Amino acid sequence: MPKKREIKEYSTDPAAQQMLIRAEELGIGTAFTRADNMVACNIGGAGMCCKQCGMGPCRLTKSGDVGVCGATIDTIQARNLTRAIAAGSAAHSDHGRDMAFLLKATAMGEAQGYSIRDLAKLRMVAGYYNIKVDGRKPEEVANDLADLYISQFGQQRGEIVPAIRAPKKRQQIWREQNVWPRGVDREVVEALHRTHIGDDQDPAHILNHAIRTAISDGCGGSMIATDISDILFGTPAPILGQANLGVIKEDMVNIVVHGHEPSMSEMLVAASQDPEIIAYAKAAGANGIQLSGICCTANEILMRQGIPAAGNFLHQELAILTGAVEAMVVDVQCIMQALVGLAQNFHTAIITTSPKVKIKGATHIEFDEHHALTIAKQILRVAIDNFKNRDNNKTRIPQIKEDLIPGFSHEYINYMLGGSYRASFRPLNDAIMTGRIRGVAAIVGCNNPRSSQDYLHNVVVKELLKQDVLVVQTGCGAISSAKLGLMLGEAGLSEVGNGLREICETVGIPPVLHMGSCVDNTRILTVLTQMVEDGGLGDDIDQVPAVGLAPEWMSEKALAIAAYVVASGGYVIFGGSSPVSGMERVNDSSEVLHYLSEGWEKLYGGKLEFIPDPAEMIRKTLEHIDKKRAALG
Ligand code: SF4
Ligand code: MSK
Repeated sequence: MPKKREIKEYSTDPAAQQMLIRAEELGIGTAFTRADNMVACNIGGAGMCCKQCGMGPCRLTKSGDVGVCGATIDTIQARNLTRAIAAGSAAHSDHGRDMAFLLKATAMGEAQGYSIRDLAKLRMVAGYYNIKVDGRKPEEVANDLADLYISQFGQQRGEIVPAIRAPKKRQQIWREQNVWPRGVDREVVEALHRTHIGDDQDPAHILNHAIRTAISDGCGGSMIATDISDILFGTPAPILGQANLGVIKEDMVNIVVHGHEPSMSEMLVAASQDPEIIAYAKAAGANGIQLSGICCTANEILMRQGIPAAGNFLHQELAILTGAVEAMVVDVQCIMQALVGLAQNFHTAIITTSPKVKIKGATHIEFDEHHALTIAKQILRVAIDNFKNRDNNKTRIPQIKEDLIPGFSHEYINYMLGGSYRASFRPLNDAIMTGRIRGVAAIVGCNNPRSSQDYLHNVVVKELLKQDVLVVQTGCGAISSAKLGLMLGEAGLSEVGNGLREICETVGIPPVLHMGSCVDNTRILTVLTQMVEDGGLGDDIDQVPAVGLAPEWMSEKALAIAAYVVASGGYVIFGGSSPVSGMERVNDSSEVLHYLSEGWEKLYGGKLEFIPDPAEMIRKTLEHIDKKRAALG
């Protein structure tokens, strides 16, 4: 019999708990209850099931087992992990590709409602690639940059160019290991080819290509996505925002945007401020329009526009359970199919917008950048028309929300530390060298209903702050700290170590910096690179006292991020379950598990470990930071 957990075991967030009680009252299932009912397959979960061909699926359960083709557990685990990394890289990179096409259309004057908002960022990015800027119109520069970025996806030979932004020593390692990506699409395709039946069957060789594929994400698709989002919508800088379900308002037309790409959500923000649309909402009996976000779309518009975040990944169903959401507008990634069935209990319209994503039973209004503003207004009108269908007897909005200050792009951190004339990471490096800041932890990634929502994120963040570790966050992890009030200047400083508190007070920052969405993890790489370039912390990222953690990971994109951080020299700790734990359980000799730590560390200075216990995650983080500090002297 599957074990049913108590509501308070599902989530540490009181707003979520209220909604989960409501779901129980209504007899409605959620990801939390489905996770109880769906016992995970322990063979597949450990990476020991192969369904790569019609002779299988082959389920390997003990040491020495092989599949029908003779594939070993190690080969199967390496193939499964590499496929997941390829899928994650593909998701980020396809997002980046769409942004590149949007930049091209904007440069050509063909993208309705879009413009180049951040000329400084355009100039800076163009400068990395020697694109001529002086004496040219922004559109001409943007056109050249768009062409260059579009070409990175389909390039067949040579080296993708954004990787030149890594530290010099890192670039040398990538060349020596032959993992500098040739083209984003080529690496993803080759990952699928190599893991087909009868291809690459040396686990270490397969995993080295996983690294190359992941770099094509971190220094390809994701970096391109972040650059272009900043150019078109503005590089984030601190702005006041709010987070949690209490941002949904009873007297407003509530529209929740969910997914990842800012192209659509930014246009919905613009359309929601149109007086004609506001008047339309008022004519429908509402006081106006309340836009809010879920997941990384939330982060994109929170960071730039201060639009409130209704919550992280596991809040998507809970937002609908408030009964006050007229429309949930989704694009790509992390969207649960369960939303449509759940919404049928209320009046909420689920509107899909991406040509790549349809959900049976949802309304599809396809987004097209050439008519973006018109389509955004059409979507808002559908939501407004739905306001009259809201049943006020079914409305329960938890009155719980927290203020936060997001918007810590690497450009802003640089400026904040050094001032506009001497922008630099020097003060951060100095604080680390003097020991007031012990190190840096990037705590990122998803929620996972198999653990208690936000619990692992919050335990790890709070303890590391006490230990003077500066925390930077992206994705759903960032929203969990935001909901806890850790991202608001002094409010977040009460339980922070003395050294870190002194720095935060001097510089005027919260102890937890919100750096954006999951594609924005490349901002963290950029910070680490600039710290290296400013001197005093070694000559490559693997020497910086820093650790990356994803305590509640669930998506393949998280695995891609982990692999490109390892490739960049970072130590990465994942909580929850390990997709390669198989042989470890059988006889403590999993070749793959050990290769991800010792093997990758030998080649790249970074490693990936799966550590479910938060106390152990914290211990290993501090141990690593202290080891790196000692090595730097
Ligand atoms: Fe089984 Fe080999 Fe086919 Fe995988 S590739 S399903 S191990 S026969
Ligand atoms: S949305 S990938 S649950 S961070 Fe980026 Fe959150 Fe993870 Fe999706």
